[in-house]
Amino acid sequence: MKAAVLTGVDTPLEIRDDVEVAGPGPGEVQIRVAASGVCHSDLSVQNGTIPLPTPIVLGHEGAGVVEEVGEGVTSVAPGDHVVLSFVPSCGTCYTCTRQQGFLCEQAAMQAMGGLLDGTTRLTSGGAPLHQMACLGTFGSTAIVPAISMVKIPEDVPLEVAALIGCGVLTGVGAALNTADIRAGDTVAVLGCGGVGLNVIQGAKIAGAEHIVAVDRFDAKLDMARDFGATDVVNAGERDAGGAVGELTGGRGADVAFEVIGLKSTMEQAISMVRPGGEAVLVGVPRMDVMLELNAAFTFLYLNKTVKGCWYGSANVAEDVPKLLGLWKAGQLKLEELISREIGVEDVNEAFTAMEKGEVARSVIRYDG
Ligand code: PAD
Ligand code: ZN
Repeated sequence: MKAAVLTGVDTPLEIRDDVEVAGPGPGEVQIRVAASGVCHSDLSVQNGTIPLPTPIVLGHEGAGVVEEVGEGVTSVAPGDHVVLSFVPSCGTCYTCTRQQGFLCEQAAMQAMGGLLDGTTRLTSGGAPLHQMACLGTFGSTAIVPAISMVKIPEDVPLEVAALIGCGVLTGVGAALNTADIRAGDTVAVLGCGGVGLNVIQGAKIAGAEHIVAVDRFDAKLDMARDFGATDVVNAGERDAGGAVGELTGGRGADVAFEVIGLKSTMEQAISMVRPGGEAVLVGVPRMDVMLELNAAFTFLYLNKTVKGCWYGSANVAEDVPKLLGLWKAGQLKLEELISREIGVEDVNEAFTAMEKGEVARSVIRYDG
């Protein structure tokens, strides 16, 4: 099968036609990947922000059709349509039984770049290939754990379903699950990419009255307005903290989301929150980033809350149908997130387009 393979940090992805797939092992499922979004986290593996072993098939935002199931798999059957989840969710471990499926203990092996037993089912030129997030949706076939997918109705277009797998679950989940947005709130969103636009539409659903979108590209700010932003700030032209202060009579935002992954904007998000408000950190920083916060005037006197947000604090078995319901009810924009449909051989250009702020999401389509 064909796949885009990262062979080392800061090198272009190689498009290979010779990737061999071993059939699914016990508890695993073979997926014909129909579509995959290109997320900043894929780029972050390429540039070393997220360290993973190479060679690796990137891609973690996908949907497809079940082709074959391994021993013991009863949750899905050949022909089923599924959204792939970039965090496995076993439903039975300590965290899953506490409604924190996004922290499933089975995910511990993911940093090794293989499946749940640490090994991989892909080879190229005789050498094993790792799979990002137990998935690897930059390949037309994937062998994935059965606990890394949610069955969906067949009338949901698979390119739309793919986006739910990361950007939508993360962004909308940050607003609906992680944060505590109240009706009438002022919310700030720093970074209006594929994830940030979903934070914006999630904040709108949660009842925020003012949604201030911050980005360095005007084109992204135009998209932000389409997704529900009421005010926009170009961070290259104005200080976002000052702008949010002005819009709130000097008080600050009730909730601010950082959806970029930089130390400076994380600290800015925390500082632009009002006393008693909360900052939600969604962007993935480099591993060595440390934040500098004044303890007294962040946590004590100003009583701010700082929350991390992994995978939209989602429990995929419940949240995927919930998001599809919102989409069917016309409350969630999904098709509008797809700026470009591309082939897997165009993935390097899709990274460039993302860095230049040209797209909400590029979506890879596979033939057949
Ligand atoms: P993206 O590249 O589509 O969007 C990032 C946006 O931030 C772009 O529109 C940029 O123009 C903008 N931006 C960059 N620097 C600045 C700046 N200094 N000031 C203002 N705006 C800026 O990325 P994405 O939306 O796919 O992902 C965003 C982050 O979220 C990224 O760090 C990714 O790794 C992370 C992520 N986290 C999770 C999670 O579970 N927490 C899941 C998926 C993605
Ligand atoms: Zn992602």
